[in-house]
Amino acid sequence: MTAKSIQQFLAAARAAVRRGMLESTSGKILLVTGNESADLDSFASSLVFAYLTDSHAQYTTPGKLTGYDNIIPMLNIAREEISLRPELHYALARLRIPESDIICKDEFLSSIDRSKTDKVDVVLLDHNNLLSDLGDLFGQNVVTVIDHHVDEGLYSSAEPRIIAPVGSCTSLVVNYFADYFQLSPNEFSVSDEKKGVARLALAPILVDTANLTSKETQEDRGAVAILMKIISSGTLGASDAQEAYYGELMTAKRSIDSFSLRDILRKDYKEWLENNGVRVGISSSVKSLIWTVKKFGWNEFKKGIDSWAKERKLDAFVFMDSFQDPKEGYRRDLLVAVCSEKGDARVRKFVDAAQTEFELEPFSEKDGLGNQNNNDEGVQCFKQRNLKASRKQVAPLIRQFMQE
Ligand SMILES: [Mn+2]
Repeated sequence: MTAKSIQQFLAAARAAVRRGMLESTSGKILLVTGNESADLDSFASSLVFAYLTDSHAQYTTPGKLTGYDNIIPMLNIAREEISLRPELHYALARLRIPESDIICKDEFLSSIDRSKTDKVDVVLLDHNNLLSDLGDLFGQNVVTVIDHHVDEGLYSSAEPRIIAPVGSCTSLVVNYFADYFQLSPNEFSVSDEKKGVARLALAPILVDTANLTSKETQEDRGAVAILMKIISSGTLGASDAQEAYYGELMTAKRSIDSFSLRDILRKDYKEWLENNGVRVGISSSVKSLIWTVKKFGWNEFKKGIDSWAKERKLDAFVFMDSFQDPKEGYRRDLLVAVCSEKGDARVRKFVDAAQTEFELEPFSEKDGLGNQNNNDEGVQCFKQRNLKASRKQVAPLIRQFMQE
């Protein structure tokens, strides 16, 4: 018996969702999902996990995760948001997976009977706390967790429950299924099916670790090594292929030239509502602040921020970028905007603290931002010389002042 390919698996899962899984009252569903950023890591880790659990069950923990009528890998966003993720388009095209075969959250939720949520078990990949409506519906049903974020200590009976601070969650999935990925000594030719799975799994690990140059751990290096062995079997020049694949993924990820400003702001966006009712939002962008301001013009840019803040009811807004500057190399900037009276003093205090913490430096006039910046009370732009501070560091600091 030959196993289903990943494309066949996904097409069958999609068909079940389209039909609706309402009538199958006797059967259980295994929902496999990544986090709400729906980035490549969440996408690939959940698809690879779901596929191997379904079609290569011999490689999962014995006796676990069996007996499901449907195993459904789900992208944890509504379908309309896929267009904000050009790297997903690229990965899907590369794998010859029709985008319409991806199952999004809105589609999954309308395919099930919400009064029978006990029929749904959940596997969490790339997060360890099931949030929002999914948490309300299925929070009691989490059976497996594999993640690389800070352990929130939930779902202690999940099995496996693997939470480790590695570069990419997909590395943990690859290592969990190491017996599938490890080529046996007499496996001379690797099937195209396995090559496809390896290529899918490799994508987020290369992106998240900048081709094993940042945040990478032994787990990530090990995973890349076994995946590259599969991908390059029968061909020469493995390291060139790895470098080229990484380059193509990053180019795809940065192709946001056709995006509206609103799309740029909501593409990689996180928001926190503090207990005192103060709300702060942070957008991260793969393109520089200067690029964005030049593309739309300062006035339009400023208006776009204002209307985003209004739409999201924000008191404070931060725009962060990280990019390669042709002259200076890897760079970061930070824009901070006051969006309400409540935000005003809090933002000032944050900027005071952030100046030292993140080594902020004002833009100069020759950067093309100095002028507007000084004239505009509500918005401040800085070069951020502390390159290690990503949103993971900026968010806790600004939240600290928002909570006051
Ligand atoms: Mn991740």
